[in-house]
Amino acid sequence: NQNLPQGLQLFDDRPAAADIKSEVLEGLAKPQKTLPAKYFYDERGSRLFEAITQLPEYYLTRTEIGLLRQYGQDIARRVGQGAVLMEYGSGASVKIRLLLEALRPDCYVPMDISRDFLIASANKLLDDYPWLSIYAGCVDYSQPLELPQTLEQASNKLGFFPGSSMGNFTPAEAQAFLRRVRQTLGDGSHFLLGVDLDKDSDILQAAYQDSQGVTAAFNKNILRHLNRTLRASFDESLFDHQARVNKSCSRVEMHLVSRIDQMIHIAGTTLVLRRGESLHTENSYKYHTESLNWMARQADFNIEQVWQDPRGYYALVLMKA
Ligand code: AVJ
Repeated sequence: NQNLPQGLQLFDDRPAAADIKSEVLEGLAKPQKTLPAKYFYDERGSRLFEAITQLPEYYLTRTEIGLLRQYGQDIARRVGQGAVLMEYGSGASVKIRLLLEALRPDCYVPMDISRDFLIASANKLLDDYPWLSIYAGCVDYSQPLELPQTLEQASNKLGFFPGSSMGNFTPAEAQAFLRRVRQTLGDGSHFLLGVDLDKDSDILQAAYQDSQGVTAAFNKNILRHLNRTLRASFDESLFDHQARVNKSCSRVEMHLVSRIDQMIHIAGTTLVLRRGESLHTENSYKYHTESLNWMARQADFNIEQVWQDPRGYYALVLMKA
């Protein structure tokens, strides 16, 4: 552990470089080539995502923040005192601040794959909330996770998974994730989940293909990240960003479409891409209240409350273990 400020501890369970390589190569070997969406989030990617949340077309963050402002006290009342607040995939966002202020937990456990971003955000929070103790985890939350004992033993946990990040999982992955969360949190704990709801295709399309091209830059950033971490030779100017609304699967897909026939070197192998062929970089599933109910039950959660904005665009779901 390097010099960490008072009030901040760190646990580390990041995937090894070898795992990243095999995961990426596996996706690229499929008929529809895919890249794992979690590799968007190096430091630059995290910043670009922050910029996305400010876009007029990207209603998700704004709507969720509105719901947290409106119902934060309600959430805090239901969760009660002495909570350990565990955030899956922490951002630098105002969301966690709203929840911290309403709940005043004993401990905040941000978990994120980007170590630098994690430490920088924790430092900012400690400046503003001197009463707070933070136990940050540098982890890939899509994998099974091993908590330090002090955290594992905490009885009143609140899991927080905002931002519609669960939408990046396939339904099967989301189910498995929810079951693991249920195990990690333990009986009597709560889980607060932010999900985007299915809606009109035009609204979804615009949210993922904005007019300023910020989402395009975010999508292409995955190539830069892989160039650095896997010594790949992607040239982002040879790809076009594309968002595709897939109605039958209730999801928005992001693709990087090759502008030419090209060959790419990556992790010691060669990848051939035809003109017009795409790398599928992200799924963003959109939920229905029925699918949420079903998913909660199969993971042995009870849905305690669902809050929605007036337009029904977005939902905050409070589950009890
Ligand atoms: C952070 C995964 C929830 O899917 O809406 C934003 C990421 N992708 N614009 C989402 C994202 C394109 C975002 N999540």
